[in-house]
Amino acid sequence: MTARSPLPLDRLPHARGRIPLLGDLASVDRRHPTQHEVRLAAHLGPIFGRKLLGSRVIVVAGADLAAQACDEDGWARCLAGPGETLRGIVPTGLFTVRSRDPLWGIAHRVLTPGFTQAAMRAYHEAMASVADDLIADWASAPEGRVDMHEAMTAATLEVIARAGFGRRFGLLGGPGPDGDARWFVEALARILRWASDRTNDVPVVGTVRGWWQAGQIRRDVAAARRYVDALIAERRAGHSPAGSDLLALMLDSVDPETGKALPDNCIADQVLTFLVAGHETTAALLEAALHYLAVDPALQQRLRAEVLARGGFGYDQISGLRGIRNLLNETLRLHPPVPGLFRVARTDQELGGYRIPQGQAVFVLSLAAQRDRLVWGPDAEVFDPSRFEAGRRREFPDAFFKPFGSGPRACIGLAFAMYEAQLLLARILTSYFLARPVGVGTRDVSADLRLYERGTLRPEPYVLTATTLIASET
Ligand code: MNH
Repeated sequence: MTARSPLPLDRLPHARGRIPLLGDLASVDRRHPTQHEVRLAAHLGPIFGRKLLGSRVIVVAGADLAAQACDEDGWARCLAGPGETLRGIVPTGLFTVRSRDPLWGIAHRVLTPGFTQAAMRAYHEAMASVADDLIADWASAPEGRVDMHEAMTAATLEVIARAGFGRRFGLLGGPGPDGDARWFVEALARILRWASDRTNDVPVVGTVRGWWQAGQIRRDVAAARRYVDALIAERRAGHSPAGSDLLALMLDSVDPETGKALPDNCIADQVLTFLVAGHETTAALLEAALHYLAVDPALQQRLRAEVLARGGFGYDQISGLRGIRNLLNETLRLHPPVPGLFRVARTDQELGGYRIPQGQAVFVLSLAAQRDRLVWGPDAEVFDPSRFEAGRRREFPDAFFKPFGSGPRACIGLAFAMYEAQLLLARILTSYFLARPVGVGTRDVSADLRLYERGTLRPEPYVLTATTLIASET
């Protein structure tokens, strides 16, 4: 606490070139908004203001202040940006529904058992079948060249479809018994893209584009809902094998607190939510982790040896892979697929010497806070998975690390994403040697990982070569 009384918000530092009415429009990077804000933070400091056409955004970039804004007594999670747009499409999805809506609590309690370690054990076979298909498909890739963006998109969508809903989308391993759901996946992608474009667009262009796209998006939403409604109806009719998956949980269990079951339209919202929230983020994590493996053959060999030493690919072997876990955590620290969290002040707050009135939202920029030298040390920008080794976490007790969010609205899918990523990486590492195609430089590996932003922060599509390992190499 400073002795000075807190300053009003209009005293916040801001970028140069602010103009009346339009605000900071000139200094906004619409394609890389959060990466641009990290650069602004380097000279504006741990908290600064952005003004865009009359709306104010307060960016919190310092680790200390980020931690304060994640305190649940003074602050709460709120939804803004593309998430708010998606609320119009999936009003009762876990991610989009308001905390005060009773459906959030009901859905959260009904679904919690579906994301425990015991549940991961039950999903293992379905997830492993995706790894099988991926490994098999790569064997016939021309010159071993694999587009990682395409591969991870397909793998993460298949994992959630097979483990969550007992469906095959036919994106890997050829079309399955459920036919080809590619059109459904493409409709979902268009909806997401539209939601994110709307947030980043300048008003006039945005309005024209939005109007242009509206018809297509309406058709996509209707078609996606029909697909999910059919999925639910089929399961209800007993036409699909009723396993203990997320769909079974939602159809067959009631909220332990209220005794209520989830209404069908709410179940459909959750199915759509898991498909969307569960795949982009996990694919982004896997793509960045694969990049770091491909540029560091020694790290790759160490982690491969760790998997092989376990002597198998069952649930118990995979879940104990510390080295891969550390790699994933360090990837999430430097490249959080969700680059920031919106938080709203429950009561009047003071943050970094500024008065934040009740109801004011701030954007906690995890992407900056997770690289803050003051808490992560002078080498905070360096990729070093050993930071996450058991004994070493003590070295930075205050280090801000919240890639899965904070509080009751934090990610419900954490264990799912981590187990899935560990399993896929373990299988890939012990089947293939990964490298960058000849001709791609290796001098500045972090600069080579370019990230685009469309709601999530995700590596731009890139290619690796996957060379089959012969027994003597493993
Ligand atoms: Mn996920 C919320 C990150 C994988 C389902 N997720 C969040 C939040 C973050 C997040 C951050 C909180 C956002 C906020 O505060 O506004 N999620 C991730 C990351 C990965 C991820 C980095 C992978 C890596 N998420 C998954 C997977 C699923 C999933 C996999 C489902 C299978 N996530 C959710 C849902 C929510 C959420 C549902 C909303 C939870 C709630 O509000 O109750």
